[in-house]
Amino acid sequence: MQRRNHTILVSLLLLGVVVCSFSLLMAGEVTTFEVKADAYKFIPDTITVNQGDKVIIKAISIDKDHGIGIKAFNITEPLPKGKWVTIEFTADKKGEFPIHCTVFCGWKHHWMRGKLIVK
Ligand SMILES: [Cu+2]
Repeated sequence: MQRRNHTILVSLLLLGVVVCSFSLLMAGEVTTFEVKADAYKFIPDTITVNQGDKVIIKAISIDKDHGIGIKAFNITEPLPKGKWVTIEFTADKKGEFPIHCTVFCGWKHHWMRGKLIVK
C-alpha cells in the first residue's frame, strides 16, 4: 500500500513538471520598445511582435504634445512633451494594426501613423 502511494505521488509530481513546462513554453515573451513621437512621426514607425507576447512600449514625445493610440488593443495614451509614458498590453491577436496620434498636434496630425505587426 505504501509503495502504491509512493507511485501515485511520483506520478503527480511528474505531471506537475510536465504541466509547468508546457505553460512556460506557451507563454509569450516580454518585448520592450522605445518609441519617440517627433515632428508628426513615430520613430520607429513599425513594431513587430509575436502573438502572445507581453508588449511594453516606453514612449516619449520630443517636439510637442502628441498621443499614441492602438484601437485594436484599446490603447489611447497622451504623450505630453518630454515625459516618458509606459504602455503595456498582451498582443493576443494576429494581424497588422494601425498606430495613430490621439492628440491634435497640427496640420499633419492625421498623417501621423505607425503600425503594429503581430505575427
Ligand atoms: Cu497628433
